[in-house]
Amino acid sequence: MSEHKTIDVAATQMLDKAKEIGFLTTFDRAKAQEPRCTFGNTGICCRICLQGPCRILPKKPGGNKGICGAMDYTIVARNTVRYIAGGAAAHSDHGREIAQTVLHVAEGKLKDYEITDTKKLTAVAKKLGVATEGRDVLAVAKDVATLALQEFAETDETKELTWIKADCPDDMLDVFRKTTIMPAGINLSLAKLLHQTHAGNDSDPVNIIFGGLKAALCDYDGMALATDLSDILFGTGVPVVTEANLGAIKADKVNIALHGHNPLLSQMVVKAAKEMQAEAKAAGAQGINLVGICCTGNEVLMREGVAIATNFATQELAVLTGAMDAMVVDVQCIMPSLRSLADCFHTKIITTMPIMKIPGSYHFAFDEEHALDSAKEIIRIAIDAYKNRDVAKVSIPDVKHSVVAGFSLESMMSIFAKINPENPIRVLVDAIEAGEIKGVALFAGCNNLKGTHDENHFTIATELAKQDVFLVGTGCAAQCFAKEGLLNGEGVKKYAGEGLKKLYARLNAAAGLTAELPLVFHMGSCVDNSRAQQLAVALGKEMGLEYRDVPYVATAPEAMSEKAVSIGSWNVAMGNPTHVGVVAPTVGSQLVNDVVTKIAEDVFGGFFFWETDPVKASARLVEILEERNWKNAMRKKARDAKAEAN
Ligand code: MSK
Repeated sequence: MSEHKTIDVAATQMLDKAKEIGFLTTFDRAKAQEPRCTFGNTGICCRICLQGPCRILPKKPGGNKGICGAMDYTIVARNTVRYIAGGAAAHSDHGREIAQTVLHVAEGKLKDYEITDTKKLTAVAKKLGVATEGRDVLAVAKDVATLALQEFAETDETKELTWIKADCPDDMLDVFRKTTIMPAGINLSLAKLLHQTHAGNDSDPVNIIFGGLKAALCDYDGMALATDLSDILFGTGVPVVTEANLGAIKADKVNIALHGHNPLLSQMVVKAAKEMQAEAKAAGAQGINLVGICCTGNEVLMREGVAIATNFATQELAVLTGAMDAMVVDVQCIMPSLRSLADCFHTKIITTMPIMKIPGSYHFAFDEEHALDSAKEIIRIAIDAYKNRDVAKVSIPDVKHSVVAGFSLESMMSIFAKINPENPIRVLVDAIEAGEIKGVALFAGCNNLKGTHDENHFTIATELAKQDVFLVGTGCAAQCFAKEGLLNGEGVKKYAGEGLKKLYARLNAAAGLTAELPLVFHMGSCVDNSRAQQLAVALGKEMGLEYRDVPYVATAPEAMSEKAVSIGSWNVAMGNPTHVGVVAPTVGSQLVNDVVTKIAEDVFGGFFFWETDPVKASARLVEILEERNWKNAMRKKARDAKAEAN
């Protein structure tokens, strides 16, 4: 039996297999890194200039500062905001690529893409102030894409980002302006932050953190436009029924994993696979089976119902089944180790993007102008690899769960509209005001092997469900829920509290879906955290609350990537109490840690808290929601009493 650290039964089986064949997985490599360097772990290792690394060594004369004199708070603040810059660059560059494609479609340059969701195009155009009346779809799409690209190109510091302005309520925007964190151009803000944190530049930790928050708002902007434009290009998610975990890999089919984040190629692979089943059959397989890993998986799950194989920490294990013929990767969260593992099998790891190559793996340069042909060629590589599959090496865990996913905000609202057609969000608000549910929790983020894989996600979700919290999820958190049976009606029966069950009973009766609604509403990939934020904004508006009083919390139980840091940071700036389930590298400076965990609440309404124990974290999240509800009820009581007195 494996001693490896995961709650996932399928993953445990594959880790045992890895041990048998002598392959060291990411779980072994994580163990090899222990014990961690305390300086790096707590953020007090400065590597910004070549005199470093400098550490904070309070017991040595002069050691309480870096060589340049930088104090712990400067070092910690700089390190933290540079994570945000990396995350915001990744999310927004993803958005820029989608915007570029929409522009090329609108200009008639691409034959394989089209504007799929004209309703969403109109809605996005209207929120941005683009005229739609009597205009051609492509002309509107061109204006929307041009505005999106201008978000990156803007160099005038007085011009505020368009998506943020369109998506955020006025009271929130006022706070952004007063604290000078309202961004102008995305590229400008990220370059400025790198400049601000250069050696010998800003040493004021609060000023640095505010620079970081400006970059975090760019992260929101980039992801919000990525979500909107992906919906316009490929369609807005509607409920789909599929399955998840390694058991979704099929022994008798050509298996292709779609991994990474950007849907531009993966959507084409889905389309091509439908046309190429016969080619797979001619090679002796029963057809082509697509599965998803990480957020490309979430993108094609939302829109196409493609099954989920696994999430970030267990991506190697999909190859270890011996039945993965090709893994097509685009950008972000792809482990370089996949290539050496693939060498033990027949699997082809196919990199496709100019900024994501793995030494020794097969690179197929994705060509947007011939996207469908590119996808077909990639599928042919997988079919060829299938012919070399060694059946003696195949062992697919018989573990999978049914999944109901595809909850864009629009599809969620159309379910609520079955109960209240005039005002769908009222359905959730009524449940909060009646005390049936305590509020909403967003689960975001990755896997982090400093803890047990998927344990924090699963424990916190089930604990919050018992306490009647309405759950939404994205990214690898949502994939954990898919694999562990929380994205189906059984999850509700097993884990929901009585109040939450009452809400589900009404929703299921009205929804008219073929499957019952899931315990967690899967809202998509990392960039789709913007969908969840728009749910929080809609709640606040309907409840007549200031943005900072909404009974909404966010949690990243197993945060790993720079993107998780940037998502968490804009959540805080947007008023959301935000739990992180790993110790953050801010604890090396009491001052910086206090700013992000305490002072932030006074300024923005949101704040971070770190808690590695999932049960304690759940209790705190519930306490925060109860506190917000209590304060809101008290304020209402005071208002009512005042009105009566008048
Ligand atoms: S894939 S950023 S490990 S959620 Fe979006 Fe998962 Fe985190 Fe990557």
